[in-house]
Amino acid sequence: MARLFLGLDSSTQSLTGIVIDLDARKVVYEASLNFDKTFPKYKTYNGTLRNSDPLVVHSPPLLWLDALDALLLQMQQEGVALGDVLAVAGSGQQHGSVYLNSQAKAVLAALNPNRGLASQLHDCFARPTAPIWMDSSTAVECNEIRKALGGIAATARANGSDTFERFTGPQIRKFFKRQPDDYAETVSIGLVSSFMASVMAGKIAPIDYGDGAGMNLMDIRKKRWHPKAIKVTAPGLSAKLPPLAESWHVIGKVSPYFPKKYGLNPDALAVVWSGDNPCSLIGLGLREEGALAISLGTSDTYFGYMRKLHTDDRGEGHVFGAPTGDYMTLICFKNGSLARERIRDMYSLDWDGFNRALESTKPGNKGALMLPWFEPEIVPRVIRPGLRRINLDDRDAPANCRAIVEAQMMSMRLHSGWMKIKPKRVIATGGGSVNTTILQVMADVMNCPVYRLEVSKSAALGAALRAAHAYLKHNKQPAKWPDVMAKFTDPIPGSEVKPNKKAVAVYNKLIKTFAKHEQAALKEQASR
Ligand code: XUL
Repeated sequence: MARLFLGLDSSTQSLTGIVIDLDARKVVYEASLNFDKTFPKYKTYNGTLRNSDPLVVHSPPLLWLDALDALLLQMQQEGVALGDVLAVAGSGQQHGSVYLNSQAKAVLAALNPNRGLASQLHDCFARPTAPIWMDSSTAVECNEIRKALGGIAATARANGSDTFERFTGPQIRKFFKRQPDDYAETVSIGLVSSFMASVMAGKIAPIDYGDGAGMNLMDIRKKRWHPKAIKVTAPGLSAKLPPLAESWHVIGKVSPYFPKKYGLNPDALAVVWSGDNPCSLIGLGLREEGALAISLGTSDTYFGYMRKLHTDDRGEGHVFGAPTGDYMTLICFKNGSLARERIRDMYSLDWDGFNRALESTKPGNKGALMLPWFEPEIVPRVIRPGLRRINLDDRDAPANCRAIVEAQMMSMRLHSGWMKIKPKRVIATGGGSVNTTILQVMADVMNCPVYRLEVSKSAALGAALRAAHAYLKHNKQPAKWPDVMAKFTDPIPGSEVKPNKKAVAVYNKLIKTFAKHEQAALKEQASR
């Protein structure tokens, strides 16, 4: 019998399932259900509900449950050997929170296979919608909590991040302030990850240290709930939070609902779920210091493995728990692909034209620089957006194409300095990673080789690998991460982009000038 493991990824826009065969070292099944397309009745837009206040972004948890039923049904119909699955783990979009009432526990414990999950859990919510990571409506609460914890650096040292609007603690505080009665009715607050794990296990699941660190509620050093953070967030909160656990924690066997309904192995272990970024860390094979990933998406993210804990006193970056039991870091740069597209479109180019333009110029761009803050930027904190050019002619298309890519890469290097980790290899992911011209600038600025991987669904793959790891550990079998990951996370052969020594030297110098201009621009916005 093959040893199969199921990884699920409940992301903002879709639910993905990946099944791996641990002995064959292969992904044997992969499928995704897009929320908007598959479940139009929820009227979501990119998985989220429209709100009259653009800062408020919620999603309906019932939709995630319908998707879970639909995906498992599809797997059963397509002949996936669900009876051979030994463990299930999952990944959830980070920070989103789910508020359950007093009925939830009993309903979870007695899920009826003759009915759907959504209809059974329909009345179990103290708050029918879940604020998700795209919500930025809690600036007031962020300030209140940050102040109570002693400012930016103290907050980041206490729980791995400064307060952020999307983080769960500020979201809970806002809920308590605006809807005190509903807050009082809330018996259990979980994350997207722990809520989905609760359904899989048929009981309230713990929150793992990876996702728990994205709440502004967890002591990042001691890996337990932070008493002061909890106290200043909302009264009675401690009793509403589930326990915290390691990422390989086994909650129990899967709820009988799934074996009875879809033929899932009744002995399959239900493993805790984690956040999508901690799961991606595993799915990309990042398990040693210096291994990092740069995701070139709508926003760009820079994340990597961290052995020894360092936090960012400037409060720009985050530290989460890693599924290996160590730490991971993450920095989110708002002006990613959309900013690159703005420049591309400004000069009426397609991507080929953009690349040719980039290639026709030299590393360092003859000292021409750009600060591409089209949108308010998260890192560094830019509240007055705007494109700034330094020694850069706005009529020179090639120089502008080079300037934006160099600026983005230098900003990543500059603002990851607090991690005290020298990059050794970068895995490039996200839509923009197919662009090898951009990857060359990345390799040159970071001064290390850049690779790409085969599997694009790194969070779901990471969840499946976590399921395998937890199963092996649970059964007291060797469970070293490099062995668990072997072959699944190998780079695409021939995808290596090596740093060019001459260019590296140029950027080592240029980054100092870039930092000076960035500082000046930030100072100028503060003085206005
Ligand atoms: C990380 C974050 C996003 C979500 C996306 O802090 O907010 O990456 O996890 O799902």
